[in-house]
Amino acid sequence: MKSSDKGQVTAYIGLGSNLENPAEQIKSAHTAVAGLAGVEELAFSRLYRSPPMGPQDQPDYVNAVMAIATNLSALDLLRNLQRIEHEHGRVRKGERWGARTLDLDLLLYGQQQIDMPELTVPHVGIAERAFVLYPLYEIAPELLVPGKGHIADLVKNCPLNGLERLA
Ligand code: ROI
Repeated sequence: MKSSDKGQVTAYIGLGSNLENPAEQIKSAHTAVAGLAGVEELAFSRLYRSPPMGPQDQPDYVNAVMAIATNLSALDLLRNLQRIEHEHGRVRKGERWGARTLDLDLLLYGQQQIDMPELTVPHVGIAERAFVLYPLYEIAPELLVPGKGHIADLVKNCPLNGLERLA
């Protein structure tokens, strides 16, 4: 049965970490998201390393993107992602764009555009961030990003900014 036949939505999640063994944080978060009730994993990108966007006095990041089929609402999915961040030691400090053990961003939720105080989808900055666009393109080369355009065009217009695929 196709995922669309079960009232499921295809969603994309961006994963990022630059503290406490980032690659392990990403792998552990991958397992946690895949294990959520109401979530079926569709694809997981390779791991990528990238210099920090924002304040430069922090370690490089490891990033990846995951595709899921889900029957969770966007807000329920967001709350589950925030719980997983919390379980991975994520502490929200005052500093904007500071280092973090785990960042899970709801990048896309079907073709929906969501504008709520707690959730903006497509994720803000999706079209300008190499560490989101390139792993997303790897697993969804035909994707249409609502309000932004085709992923292939977004990638073409986004410099790598030091992004490297990890071995
Ligand atoms: N920079 C990179 N390279 N990767 C990230 O995941 C990332 N996440 C962030 C900020 C601090 C904006 N910078 C980042 O939240």
